[in-house]
Amino acid sequence: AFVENLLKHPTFLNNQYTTKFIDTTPELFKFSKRRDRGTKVLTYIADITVNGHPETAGRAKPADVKLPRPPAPAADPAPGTRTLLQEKGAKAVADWMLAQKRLLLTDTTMRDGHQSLLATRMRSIDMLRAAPAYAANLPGLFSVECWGGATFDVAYRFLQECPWQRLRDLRRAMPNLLTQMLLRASNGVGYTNYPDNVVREFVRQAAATGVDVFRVFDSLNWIENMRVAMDAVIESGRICEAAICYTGDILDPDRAKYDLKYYVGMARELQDAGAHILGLKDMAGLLKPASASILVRALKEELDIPVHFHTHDTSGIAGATIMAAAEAGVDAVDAAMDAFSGGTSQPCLGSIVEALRHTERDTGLSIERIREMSDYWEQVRAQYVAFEAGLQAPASEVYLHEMPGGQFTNLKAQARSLGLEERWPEVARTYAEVNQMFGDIVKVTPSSKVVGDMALMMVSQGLTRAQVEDPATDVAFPDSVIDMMRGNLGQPPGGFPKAIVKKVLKGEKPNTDRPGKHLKPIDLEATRNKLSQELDGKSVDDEDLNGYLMYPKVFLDYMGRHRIYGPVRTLPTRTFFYGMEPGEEISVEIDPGKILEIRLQAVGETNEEGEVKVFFELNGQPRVIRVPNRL
Ligand code: BTN
Ligand code: 3PY
Ligand code: ZN
Repeated sequence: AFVENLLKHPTFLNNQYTTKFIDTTPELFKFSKRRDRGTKVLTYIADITVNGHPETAGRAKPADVKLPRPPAPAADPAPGTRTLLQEKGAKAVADWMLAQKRLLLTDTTMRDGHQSLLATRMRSIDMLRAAPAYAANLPGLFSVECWGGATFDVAYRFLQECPWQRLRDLRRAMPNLLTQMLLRASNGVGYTNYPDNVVREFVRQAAATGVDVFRVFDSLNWIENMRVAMDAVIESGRICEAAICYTGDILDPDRAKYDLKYYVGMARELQDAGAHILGLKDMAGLLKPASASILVRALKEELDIPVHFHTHDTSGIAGATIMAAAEAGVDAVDAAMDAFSGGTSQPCLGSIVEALRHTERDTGLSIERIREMSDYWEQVRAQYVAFEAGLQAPASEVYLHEMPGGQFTNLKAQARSLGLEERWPEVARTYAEVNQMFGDIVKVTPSSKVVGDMALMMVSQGLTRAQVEDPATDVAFPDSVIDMMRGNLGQPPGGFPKAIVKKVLKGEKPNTDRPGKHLKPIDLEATRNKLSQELDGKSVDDEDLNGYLMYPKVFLDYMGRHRIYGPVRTLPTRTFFYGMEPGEEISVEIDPGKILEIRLQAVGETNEEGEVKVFFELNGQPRVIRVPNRL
């Protein structure tokens, strides 16, 4: 009766079945606690089978793809870069990088690849099935970027998964390879500055659970705002890769704000701040081949630490930029496995390996191993067709708007949902104008979101830049713009233009100090106790506490659903998004070694109460689950 009660509860029907809901209806929660996890997972499958998944409704459906099959691990994992970190420490890894002739490669498929192509929707199970083959067959990779950026909140919010568990499982499955994450400095893996002790605690936990390389950046390139995160990484004993975000064009005299001197100076300061590696983060793919030659040469000349280059292939020319950077002596570059490369993602890993074969920078990686891995990723990608952004061709337009890879397709979808699809060229131009209006800033999460919010607002309301800047015209600015002008993301080089700050804040005085200076530390133990109470006394570990500190509401919603649906992360991706077909059988490993054999026998008719009986066999025993037909 529990599920029936629960699913028909008006709060649930409204899609507001959060923990709060369960708190106010404790009788349901007690019931849900006693239900075994097999029943919870069957309830989820039944519901999705009858009602569909809200995220894939009305979207393209995958062809009848089989469960993607990863390559077999060929040997025991050979010692890799992680082995070196464990034996000799972070500095030794950096020195080792400098001593390599070959170009080192980071595989971004499990983070930026799907973040940029599939709205960050790749599920852990698809990563974990590949991980043993990475460890065994590709021990020569520099690192595997697989955590951070947008993956953290998307895991809780849309995939009904714990991001910490993903990290722990990946770490265990790839013991010889460096895991890498993207950390937004004081913004953690969120969209605004957090108190210093929250940032420190997050880094400590990420290191403890399994991150080896932290790429730390600030969305306004403000070094003051990177130190807390950098110091925490250094203290953890892991590798601190501090990144400069690249924008503009060093060869363009009209963009003199971000010239060669600016970048080299920033790199020098990051080295002085203790970075083990310098990250050159070209989040929009704006660094052109000729500029890369000059910039990388200058960085290599100036610095004693290795340089790690990250770019996006939105323009279609990133492969050439990588070649130029390799020629200029860059130590490592990011690339995505072939099936997850190109467009707003990273350039193609296999093609870089081939392009450099028999040259001085030969990567030494096996193209056969890369191909078989990419064959797996191609099957994985097919499962997520509902989330394809559909950029059909390279876009030189990126040099106009300078949107980061992850934002470009996202903003297009947002524009579509506002009925502005036909006016995209106007959105792109407005985005560029907003950037100028804000003083020509670095645009990367979260500053890129602020610029995007403003651009969409202007296009949908038909406001021009002149009107926005005119003190006589009343403008209702988006909250994110007000927040940024208050100084809550920090300061860009040279500060924000005074006139726009004045207009947005209506005379209120902005804070130009480091935001963390004024944010009170959070009492971690008091927060843990409060969270435990919200979860009806459940004990709260450090990972859950850190999830809650980053995203309180998202975390609580996740926990509320987890009580109802159980470990749905263990379901095959097709089942998770589309449910099952009558006659279909799946195996689900809900715990290591504990396997459920699930067969969907039949789906009944909808009765007068609006309910459907769904008939399963669970490990050979018949089971009936009733769910409401909500269609
Ligand atoms: C999410 O997208 O919020 C995570 C998946 C859980 C949503 C569940 S799926 C079954 C039920 N039907 C809905 O429309 N929502 C919930
Ligand atoms: C992120 O912060 O998620 C990014 O990918 C920035 O490039
Ligand atoms: Zn990126």
